[in-house]
Amino acid sequence: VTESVETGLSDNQLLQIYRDMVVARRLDKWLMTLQRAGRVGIHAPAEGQEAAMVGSAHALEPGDWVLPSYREVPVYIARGVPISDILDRSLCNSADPLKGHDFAIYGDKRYHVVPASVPVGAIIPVAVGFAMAIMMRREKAVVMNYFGDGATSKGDFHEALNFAGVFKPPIVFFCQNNQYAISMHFSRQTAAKSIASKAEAYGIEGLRVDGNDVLACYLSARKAVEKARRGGGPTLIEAVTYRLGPHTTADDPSRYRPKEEEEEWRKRDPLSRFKLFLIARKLWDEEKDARLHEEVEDMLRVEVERAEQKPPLHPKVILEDVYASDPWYILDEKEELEESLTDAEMQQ
Ligand SMILES: Cc1ncc(C[n+]2csc(CCOP(=O)(O)OP(=O)(O)O)c2C)c(N)n1
Repeated sequence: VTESVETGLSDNQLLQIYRDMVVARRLDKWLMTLQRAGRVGIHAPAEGQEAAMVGSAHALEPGDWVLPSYREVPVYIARGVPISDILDRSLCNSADPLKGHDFAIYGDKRYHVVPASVPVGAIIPVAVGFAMAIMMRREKAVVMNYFGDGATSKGDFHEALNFAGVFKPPIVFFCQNNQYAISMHFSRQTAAKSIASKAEAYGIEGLRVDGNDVLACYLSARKAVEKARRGGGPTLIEAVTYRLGPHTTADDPSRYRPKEEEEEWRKRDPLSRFKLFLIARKLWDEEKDARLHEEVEDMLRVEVERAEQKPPLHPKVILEDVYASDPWYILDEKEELEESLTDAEMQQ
């Protein structure tokens, strides 16, 4: 996207998108550090994929729904989820909105984010079902479903797209092709030239966009979201991008890909590219950029300190929120747990 492109976004909206990307990048670094320090269990970093996630999420209205995978922290930031909620979740402290359940996965009804499922691709048919319910209730919301290139090799992807092609619920399938499914390179994932081309077989529109260009991601997602809202049916978007970091904090990418490849993709860093666009539009300069990074870093440091001061989760919450009303064996386990805890632990 060149600086003369008509985005339909105001200057303030363009700057907000950039800010979200900077917050995402810096929060990602904090979460990696906190994991290395033993304070966060696991983190799936999004470095390099901020344009795909922030750009697409900005195409949604507050009433739309996100059905993510496990890497979508930048999407939550773009949805306006407070940083404190994301940190409370990652640190599993007493304010964790998911009470320690579903390790490393975020979700919250208030922000229209449905908790992800860790089995790869399992969220795709669920997202179609969710969109079917919206359609049957004649609501105006749209579902944005995120998954990776690896998920497209699962039966779930094909069944879900086939169903969506026939019934046309309001859904956008947003596939981030970050070139790897852990150590499996995209060239071994499929013999097809692209993921977008697979849409054709299901009678769905497929778009392939530069996933490191935030405006290309925003504009393609907006087009797909508007079409879905008009009753025009689903779209599959393939955002071609690159995971600059490890798959998760439990992975070492140097074992399966050359350093030079990462360096090549670093030259296409989505933050640097969007910064150049904003400078060309005369909305930004290096001094403002340095100030923004400093301000975001200070904000995150305060947020991390606050989150770390909160007490840990009470052990008994692990047995809460599993069933609407507790069956006998959960009641038994609750009783057993209470008996095994000291008074001090119960008071927590
Ligand atoms: C059904 C299933 N098989 C294997 C795994 C282990 N696993 C977790 S993430 C992942 C790779 C997924 O790659 P992709 O869909 O491209 O998404 P990315 O992690 O690159 O964002 C695998 C194999 C799993 N969680 N679920």
